[in-house]
Amino acid sequence: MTGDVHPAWLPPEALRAVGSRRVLIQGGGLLVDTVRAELSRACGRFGGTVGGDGPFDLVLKLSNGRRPPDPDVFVLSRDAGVTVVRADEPAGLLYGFFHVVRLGEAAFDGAFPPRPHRPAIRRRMVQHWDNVDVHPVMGQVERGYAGGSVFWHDGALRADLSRVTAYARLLASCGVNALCVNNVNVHATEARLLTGRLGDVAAIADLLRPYGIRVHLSVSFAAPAVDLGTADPLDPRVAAWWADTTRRVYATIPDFGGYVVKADSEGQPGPFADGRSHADGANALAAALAPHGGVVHWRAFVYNHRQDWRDRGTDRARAAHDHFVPLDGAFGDNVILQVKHGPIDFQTREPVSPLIAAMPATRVAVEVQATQEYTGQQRHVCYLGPMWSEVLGFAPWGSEGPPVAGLAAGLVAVSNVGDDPFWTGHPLAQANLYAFGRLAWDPRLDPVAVLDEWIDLTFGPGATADPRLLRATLHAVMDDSWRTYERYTAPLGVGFMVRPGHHYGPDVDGYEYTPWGTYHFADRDGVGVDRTRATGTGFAGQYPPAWSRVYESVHDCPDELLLFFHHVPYGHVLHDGGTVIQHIYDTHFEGVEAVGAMRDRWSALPAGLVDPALAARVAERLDEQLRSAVEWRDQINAYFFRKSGVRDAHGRRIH
Ligand code: GCV
Repeated sequence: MTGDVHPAWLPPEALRAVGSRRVLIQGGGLLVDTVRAELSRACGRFGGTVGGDGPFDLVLKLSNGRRPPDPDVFVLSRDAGVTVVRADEPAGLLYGFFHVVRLGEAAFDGAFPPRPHRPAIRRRMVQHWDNVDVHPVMGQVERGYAGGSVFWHDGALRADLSRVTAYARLLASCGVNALCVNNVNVHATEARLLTGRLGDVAAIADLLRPYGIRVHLSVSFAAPAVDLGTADPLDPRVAAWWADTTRRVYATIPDFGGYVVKADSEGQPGPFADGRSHADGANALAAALAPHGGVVHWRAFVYNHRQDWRDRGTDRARAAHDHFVPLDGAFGDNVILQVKHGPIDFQTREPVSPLIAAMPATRVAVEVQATQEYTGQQRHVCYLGPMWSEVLGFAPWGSEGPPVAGLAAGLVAVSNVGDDPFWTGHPLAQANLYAFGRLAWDPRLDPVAVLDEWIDLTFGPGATADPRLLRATLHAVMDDSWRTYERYTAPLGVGFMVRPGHHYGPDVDGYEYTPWGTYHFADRDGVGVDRTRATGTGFAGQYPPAWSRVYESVHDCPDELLLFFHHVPYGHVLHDGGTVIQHIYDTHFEGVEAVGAMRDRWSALPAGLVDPALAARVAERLDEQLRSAVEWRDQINAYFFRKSGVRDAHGRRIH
């Protein structure tokens, strides 16, 4: 730890390789100054030099040549003992610099021909569900598991924003270039950020700007109604209100990124109130942003959260596709439809949302949840890189078409960061934020290799006496942790089964008779949701034929999604030859064993190998993970034993 804040993946040691070199930086401007300051600091510490007459080991060059299609591109080469980063735009130089940091000594080894590096996804954004005021139920950060907000405290902008600079540096180093500073659920205080407290947003923007990060703001669709008594997007007075307000925003923050809007969703106001469509709504804000180069992230999380659980015809999974596909082509160019990666809500396992592939004439951003609302709330180790990698690699048309990563104009993560000294509550959850940025830049990266990068930077030589042992331990604990979490929680893609409200821990029927549309339909004979076209809700038909056919068939449907798409008897035989009920028992026993092994592995690390505070925090959380996994196992197994009456084939104790 430096001071009272953990340096995450940028401890001083991580810059040793660049800091011990003779460096030349050519070019000027804010971002180049950032690179210069980074290198001066690192060279001051590790004996390198910046500037002078040469010869040089590392040259960073802003060529100011033709304007490239993507300002983030850099070209890296090494020849005759000189490593060269060349970029046409300052952002490229910044990313090139951090790439060299990531490579470490390997950046100064041998020779390699010039290779362009460009991000696969243009806008790589974290969105904070931070409230300005402490919300009576949700607290300072909605679904936040890492303490308070790094921006806001008890109704005000924090007086000390030094952590924001450290945060911006971490984000830039893994490629994030956009950030939204407040919750998509916009309460009264947050609404005033737009109308009366732009200075607060500008103060944050000032700290993010040197790291190439543009600030975005969640706004209430109903904001004009405070002055006008209406927010009807087709009312010219409303259009003028958005235009004036947005002009003021840009007068205060010239590089403002744009608005994020949750409309007609879980009680937030939206265009339906005036009988208008979501295209009408989004376009009203987009028109105000367009002259300034801003975008609106319009969320597609629109569903009936007041459904009658008896109503088997309504399927929440269908809702986003049903609402938005008819509007394809009707959105302005600067509208980005922000779609959750799955059709329900950030469950441990969901199919990829069919909406992502169904809007060819609309720009789409995919939203993932780094904050672990449904994946262990940063008390459980759950490395999400493998999940996101599967989502980004999913090809909706099969081999005939591009993967999700090729369709997405943006990738958005709900942030998992707070004012906790380790940033993320669980220190190992830092890896999720890092992996988000890296996979947004290059979705083809192997998530285990990304974890390796994170381990090298965070715990490289200097940070630990035995990097090899630590690396092996971290891989053992983290590589498969998402699948382990899946094993001891809701089975076979059925989802939820969490305690309503806070969403931590098991409650199998907790949501079964509620209005939220998240049901599993377990009875004495079977479990799962029939979403087929033939006999169910028809959701499977929202996919292009390649997947629609697979999901429709109870035989072809991948096991891990079986109960998402089908209601099957407990004796249904899975692809591995076992029955559904036995699979439930087996995976729940295995999941708990795996967590026990993770805990043992961590506790076997010799004392002093990592920062004792970090070691203790991880150990304490692994204890809780084991306790919770046992609870999940016993409640799920007991529930299904009592429903089905089928005994465990291995005679284990089920309660
Ligand atoms: C910000 C889930 C969460 C809510 C969240 C919502 C959303 O339902 O439980 O806390 O609200 O998703 O994504 O808007």
